[in-house]
Amino acid sequence: MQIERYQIDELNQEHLADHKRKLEFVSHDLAKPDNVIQKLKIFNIAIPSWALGTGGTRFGRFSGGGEPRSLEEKIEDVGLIHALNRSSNSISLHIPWDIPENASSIKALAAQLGLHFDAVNSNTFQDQPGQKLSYKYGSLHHVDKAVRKQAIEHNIEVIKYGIQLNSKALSVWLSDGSNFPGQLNFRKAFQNTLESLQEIYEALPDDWKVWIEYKPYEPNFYSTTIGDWGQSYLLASKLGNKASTLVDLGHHLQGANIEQIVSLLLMEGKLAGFHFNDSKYGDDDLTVGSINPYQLFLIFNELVEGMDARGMNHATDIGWMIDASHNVKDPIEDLLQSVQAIKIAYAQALIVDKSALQAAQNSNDVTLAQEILQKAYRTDVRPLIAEASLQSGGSLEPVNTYRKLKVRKHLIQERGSKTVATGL
Ligand code: RM4
Ligand code: MN
Ligand code: MN
Repeated sequence: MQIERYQIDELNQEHLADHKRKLEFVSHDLAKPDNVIQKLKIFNIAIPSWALGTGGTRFGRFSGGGEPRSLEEKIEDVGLIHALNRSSNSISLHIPWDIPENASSIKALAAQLGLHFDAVNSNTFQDQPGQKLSYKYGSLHHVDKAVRKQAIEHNIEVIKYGIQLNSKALSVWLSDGSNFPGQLNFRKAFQNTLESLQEIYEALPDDWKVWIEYKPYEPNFYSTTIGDWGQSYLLASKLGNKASTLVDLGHHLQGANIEQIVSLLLMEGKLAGFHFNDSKYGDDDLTVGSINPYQLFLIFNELVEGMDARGMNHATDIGWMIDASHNVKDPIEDLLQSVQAIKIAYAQALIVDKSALQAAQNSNDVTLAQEILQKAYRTDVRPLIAEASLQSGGSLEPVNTYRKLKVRKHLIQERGSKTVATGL
């Protein structure tokens, strides 16, 4: 199924007068509302191929109807999201869940929908059918050189798939770690990981990057070999310029100050990008902005300030991706909500009065600093996002339009009510 532009335009018409009124209201108080709208128009967030089906937990999986049965159908779904919000123009593939068997036809399909391919993700946290050696005790950090070699070769294969699709980055997340004290020699595990990554690094084309993700626990519950940003940063520094640290919001212990981590990684030129999601307890992979939108805003506040300080392009100099898995929602609705939450936080960060904040910081006016931040956070910026979408040919209200057009019903008719997408 494809959504036609006229269908979106028709539904936009119904809300246009209301939208204009709200836009005027918020614009009145802003110094340069058009600048914010222009920045929002070019801001895109990649959709992960593994998020288009209903996710599961280790207790079960309750698939929804009309889930994509193939990579082609996943690309179609991202096309639907992008048609609605004009902010999701790329897809991030997980190999081997989504192997592009025929790269040129996959690329053509994506291009037809205005999409391209973001980072490719390797997977050495599961054993695949027919795989020679097991990753039960890890992959790139494994005590057995032969297992490490197999995992290195997998990553190099993923790079090759990515090259065919014009991806420019390999994203590596390892589940390597230990479950019990004494199981692992931490230093040797780290060194093995570094050496393995060095071999993968050697296989990167000149214009490629490798992004190293960290996570404190799960599936291992005593130690993870790349457990926090310090460990990822250390690896990225030793590897070289093409390596940097990827921040997945759910991969922190409770109470961690993620915005401070982001600020320092940016300062060092080592912030690769994001896996956005939200969480209450751990790596919950909930809809972005559903639990702690204030934290998301504070992160974007550091991002905007830090990127501007380095003269970076907000839209292209960092990898923006969602990494979530939806257990009960319609995945497309959930992704639309996530993209919307990210754009809200970004727009709020853009309207922070930076010079006033700096002055307040320099005079230790703590109260005023908080007032300035929260003034931006409490501004309803949704009309600015709606306007950016409208100007780009998208919907004023993506979720609403998706429902009005009965997209899921059409997908179920096309694909069936009992389909299961590859992924988690
Ligand atoms: C991990 C990590 C990776 C993601 C897998 C599915 O927790 O976040 O980025 O690819 O889950
Ligand atoms: Mn992730
Ligand atoms: Mn995760």
